[in-house]
Amino acid sequence: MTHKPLLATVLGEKQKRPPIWIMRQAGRYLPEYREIRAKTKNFLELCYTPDLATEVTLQPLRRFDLDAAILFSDILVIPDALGQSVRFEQGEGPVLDPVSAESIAGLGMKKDPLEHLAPVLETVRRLRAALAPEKTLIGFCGSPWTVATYMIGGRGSSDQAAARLFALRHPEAFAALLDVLVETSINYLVAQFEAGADVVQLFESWALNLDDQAFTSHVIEPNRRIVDGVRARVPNAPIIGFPRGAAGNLARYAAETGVNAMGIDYATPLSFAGNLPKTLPLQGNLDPLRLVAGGRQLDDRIDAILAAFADRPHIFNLGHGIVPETPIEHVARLVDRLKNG
Ligand code: 1CP
Repeated sequence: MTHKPLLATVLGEKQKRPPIWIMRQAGRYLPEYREIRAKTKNFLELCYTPDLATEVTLQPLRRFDLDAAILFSDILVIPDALGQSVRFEQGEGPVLDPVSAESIAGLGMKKDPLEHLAPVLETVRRLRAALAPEKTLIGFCGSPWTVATYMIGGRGSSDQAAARLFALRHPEAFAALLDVLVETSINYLVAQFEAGADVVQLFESWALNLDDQAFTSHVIEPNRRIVDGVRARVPNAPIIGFPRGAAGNLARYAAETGVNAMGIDYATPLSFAGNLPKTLPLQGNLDPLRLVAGGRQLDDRIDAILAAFADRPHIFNLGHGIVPETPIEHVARLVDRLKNG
């Protein structure tokens, strides 16, 4: 089998130069993405059209020497597959009809969620066939708590108050919601591996704002169940966890969920992340706005991140998603620095 530097790093093998991919690397900062997006009625249609989803996944790899492609889809295809109404409104982000304590039992009852997600799995198969063998193909899903915040709140929010309160007021319905998300995520990720994904990432984008008891029940437990459930069917499946904002809970997340590697957000101090076990591969953690501004501060910070993680397996990445304002030359500069020093 051809050596895939990024996959090897997830599995614990330190590389001479850290491999790189960029969170949300297919997206609005690329004119070729905007062109395809403008031709589709809505964002979910793009996710469910294998021709287009394959094309936009590959776009960033044509421009930059990235080590991985990440499946073009969204974390909210799972609520959509479970029968909840999900819409992406221009300039507003996602809008869902919120679930209630009563409606949760009906999720996923009308149609097999995997059947609904079949076009996404077809995209994974096409990507596998199209990618050069040394490139790693990353699949993903949203972690249950993060997906639940959208399902309960109906949209993104800065404090996830609706979901946090729902969990406290309706513990049984909330547990049932996490259960259905865990089960659907396991089936979906196993299907992504079977279709050709090398690695999957669990996006726990809203791991902040939870007290330690809620962090255990909402984040650690469901992520651990997904890791165990996937590995029961795909032995040794390589999994990256990205609990954004986990801060003081990072070490527990790594130890207790059993993920192979951890994504680190940009607000995590390098010195703090550096104290995590040296055998643990880390991914991150450049502030996306540094990539917007560019120049000397960008070069200096790239060097600081490389130095902080030089003694462990490291995958270079941003500490959250790339933003639409990012100049393409800055991305080219970043990738060139990683490849050529
Ligand atoms: O009109 C458009 O083009 C929509 C913009 C967009 C894009 C390009 C959305 C809507 N989703 C995506 C793709 C996407 N989403 C990918 C594709 C692969 C790649 O990285 O290239 C991935 C991995 C995601 C994951 C995702 N979606 C997350 C987790 C990562 C993160 O940023 O924290 C989250 C939270 C979402 C929800 C979502 N989807 C879209 C938006 C604008 C949002 C965020 C809404 C919010 O801020 O609450």
